[in-house]
Amino acid sequence: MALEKTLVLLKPCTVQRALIGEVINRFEKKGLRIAGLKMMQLDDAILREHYAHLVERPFFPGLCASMSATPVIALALEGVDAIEVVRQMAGPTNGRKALPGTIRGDYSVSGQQNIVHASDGPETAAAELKRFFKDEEIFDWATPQQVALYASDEI
Ligand code: IDP
Ligand code: MG
Repeated sequence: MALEKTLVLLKPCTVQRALIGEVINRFEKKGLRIAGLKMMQLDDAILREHYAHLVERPFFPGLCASMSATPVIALALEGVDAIEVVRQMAGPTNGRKALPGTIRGDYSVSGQQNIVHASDGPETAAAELKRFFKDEEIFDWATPQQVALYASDEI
């Protein structure tokens, strides 16, 4: 168990479908602390870096176009094991395969337009938080909910 921060992007499909509040609400209700939050327009340079593992794939140009169609909402979320917790909340990549109860399962029917990006491990989380947030845009405010969210030996 470790207190972690992870990066989430609410994709342009989420912005266009007016689901920003709904999706953020799910993370808040889960008990994740919002350590950073902003709207930003992504360009090809940041997308080639962010999706470096996909640049050779045939769908990459379409992915870039969809990810820059509108600004995204970037979130830095914190909690115990937050990286895994948020990946589980997001569900598998394809919204048609993602189970109901997951964010992708509840709001998406697409393998591309799948509502959220979520960091997939400690190294990517660290790199992605740096990619999307300056140090001073991450806030370590103390949440009074902590005592109700976790047992004392979990945090
Ligand atoms: P992930 O978002 O679940 O981590 P990745 O494999 O890292 O999945 O892919 C990043 C993003 O690229 C996906 O969220 C999705 O938007 C898009 N993508 C992945 N595979 C496909 C595909 O086969 N067709 C179209 N878009 C895809
Ligand atoms: Mg990924």
